[in-house]
Amino acid sequence: MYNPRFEKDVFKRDVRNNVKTLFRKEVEEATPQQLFQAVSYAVKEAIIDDWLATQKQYEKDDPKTVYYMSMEFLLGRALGNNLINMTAYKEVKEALEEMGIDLNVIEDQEPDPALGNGGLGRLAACFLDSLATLGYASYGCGIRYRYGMFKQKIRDGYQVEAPDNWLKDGNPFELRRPEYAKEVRFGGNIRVEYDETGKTHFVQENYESVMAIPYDYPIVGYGNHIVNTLRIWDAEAIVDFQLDSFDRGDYHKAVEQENLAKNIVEVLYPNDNHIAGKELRLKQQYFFVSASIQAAITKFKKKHGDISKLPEKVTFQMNDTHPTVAVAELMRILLDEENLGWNEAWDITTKCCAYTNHTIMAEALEKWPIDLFSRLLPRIYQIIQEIDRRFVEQVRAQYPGNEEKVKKMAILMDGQVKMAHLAIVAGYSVNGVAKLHTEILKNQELKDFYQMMPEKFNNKTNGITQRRFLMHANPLLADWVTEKLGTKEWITDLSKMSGLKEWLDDEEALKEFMTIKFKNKERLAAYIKEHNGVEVDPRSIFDVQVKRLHEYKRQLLNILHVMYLYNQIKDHPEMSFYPKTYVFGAKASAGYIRAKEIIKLINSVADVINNDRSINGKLKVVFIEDYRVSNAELIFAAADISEQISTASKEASGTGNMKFMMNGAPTLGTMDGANVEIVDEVGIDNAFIFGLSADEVINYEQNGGYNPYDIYNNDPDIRRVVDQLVDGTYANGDKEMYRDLYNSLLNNQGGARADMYFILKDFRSYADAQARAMEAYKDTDKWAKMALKNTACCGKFSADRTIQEYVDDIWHLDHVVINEDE
Ligand code: 26W
Repeated sequence: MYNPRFEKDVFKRDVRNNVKTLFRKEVEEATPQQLFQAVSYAVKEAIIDDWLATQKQYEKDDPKTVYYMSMEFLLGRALGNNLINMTAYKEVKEALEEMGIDLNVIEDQEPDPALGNGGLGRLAACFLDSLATLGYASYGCGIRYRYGMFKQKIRDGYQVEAPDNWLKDGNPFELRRPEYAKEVRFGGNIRVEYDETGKTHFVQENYESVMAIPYDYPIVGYGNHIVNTLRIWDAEAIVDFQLDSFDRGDYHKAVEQENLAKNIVEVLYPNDNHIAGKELRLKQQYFFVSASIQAAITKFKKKHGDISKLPEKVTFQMNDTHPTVAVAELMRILLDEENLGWNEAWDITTKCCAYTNHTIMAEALEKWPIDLFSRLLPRIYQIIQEIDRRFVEQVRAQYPGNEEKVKKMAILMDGQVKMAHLAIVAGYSVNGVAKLHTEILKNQELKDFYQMMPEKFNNKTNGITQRRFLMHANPLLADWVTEKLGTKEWITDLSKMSGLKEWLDDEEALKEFMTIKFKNKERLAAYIKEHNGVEVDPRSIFDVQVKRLHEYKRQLLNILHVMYLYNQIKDHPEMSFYPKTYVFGAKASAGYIRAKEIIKLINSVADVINNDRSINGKLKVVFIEDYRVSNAELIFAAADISEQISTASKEASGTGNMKFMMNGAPTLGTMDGANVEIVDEVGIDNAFIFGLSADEVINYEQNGGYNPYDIYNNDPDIRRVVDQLVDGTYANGDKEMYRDLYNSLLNNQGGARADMYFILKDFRSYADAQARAMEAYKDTDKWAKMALKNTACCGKFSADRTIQEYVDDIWHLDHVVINEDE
């Protein structure tokens, strides 16, 4: 893909000019941060050309458009990714080298835009990349948080949160679009009016409002000149401070609206899989949803007269229940502003909205207290009441006399608004994110809904973008893959990776493959040395678990097993043991006390083990501070083993598992989420599977759990590590520091069952899987083959495949091509 702006001389001149105009400096005097800005603005110019061309093409073709509605977009850095997708990375790297500038250093200047927590937010970012690459018109719709996901510091082994002021140096890639601002209203009351024709009108009075100002962020497709838009909304007060105003009422209102605006977009809630139920969060939801839907309707009406045709051109995908007020907001606009009747409005809405479920964790299910909800969104609440009334009528018609059904399925029940029910009732599609997860939704969590409307339910197994997680994260491997396949097609068609199977028996190729892994391990080792001050041996097995910290993900199982290994090594110094480095990375939600205890435990264990010279460095433990997209890229590329050890049935899909696989790390995990499909693709012999099945877990749960004392009393190795939580071994003699973790494993506590996540139950089989992995690693050739097999079999897990399925089964978008000559 030729672009004159990336001709070396042109690009170098642009960078020089930018340094001058932005900073009044010569390149040689500029700081790395200033160079980052100058380079980014030069890249942005190239992007803008394509962005304009894309919008023109859309204007002409009028393709159906998906609005991907999400509270979170975990984008990661843009510069490197944009260069890759514009196929200019190598050219630009060389041009900069000629100026004495190292592109890697420049890239490291960019703050990670971290407008997301974990899996759900990162998935949204991968989806935007694939939508643009496949040539589909799409908008990401979200919030421009002033502060993204907090920065994690580890102090004395504890997590400490620091604000993420990601915008402090400005954001070169974004574009402020005040001309597309929308007003969003909160609170007040609804007055009913009748006009001369007898028609009813609902008028919101005494409300507060804010202006939503869009910032557009380019999403560059790979090698196709398509640039889509992520539109994230900032809030501004509508009434400016009128300091000379003598009207106190006005003044107070002005202050209030100023505060409302400031607060709404202030910060991303750092909760993953757990609702805080805060009013401000609901404000955030309605704020970006209302602005986005208004913008979509405005855009549609510029071209089309007949609003009933909306479903032919527009579809709203709701990323979990967080944007589900979209359903009622669309109804409000159609009823109150377009003056449609209920049936017509409902018909349109239920053809435009679709819902993705990302979790079955009960504590993540969004329910809002009716009093809070109706106070904040009075008209929206009225509409939901009517949706609920009609739905309950339908349930009663279908299941006469079955009030149990009504209780279980109603949208409004027990003083709460149940967002998932609203999403399912109004959505034309309900999907899970991996086969197993969708089955659990259909047969357990959402069984009643599935029985009533089976046609809505479908699976869309998650995927990841190979542009970021192979090309950018692992350039050595990317080049090797291209060389071995003799083509770059894998970049946009990951199924081509299967061609690598031809090299599974080629000793030379396997050696090259493992050499690349080794170099990536050296790169990570250097990062660890710099950030943790810990020396790790790149020849040791890098066994990695990186993801949000949550009990169900069982980082505790992993670290207990490390404690067990350490005991073994101490007891039997002579036993055969391949040196291992256990790498952890995880943020805990700021208020999630037990998760934070687990972080402290990991760091304490690391401290003891890493400083015990008697074990000759056989075992190392590293906790990587501030795990985020940018360091994730280094980590995936360097991993030997991918830990995916959630309690079966709990992890909806997982996407980290796919990133490891792509980079040649076999999975050590449970039959949960997408692990099941990974094993399907790579074969059970190329993974290390252990633990209870989802059915077994669900069965135990339905029968009150199991008794962990049966294990504790009968397995001395397990008893020993559990006891080490409270004998001071890892707490400088403090016996109370980890008492809560100890209790969580052994004793029922209030509502919570002892060992809710089956850690002790799965321990032996986990230790066995670990031992099998170590044995396998000792056989270098066999291991290389297994690792390469993982890379070769990752084709299914491209987000390109996932997006094509969404397009075929749910969105029905039109494919768009930008003509290079125009
Ligand atoms: C309201 C608080 C809250 C915040 C985030 C509740 C729930 C969430 C997300 C749904 C949690 C999440 O990120 N889920 C993850 O979604 C990924 C993408 O589908 C899956 O791969 C993960 O398995 C799932 O945990």
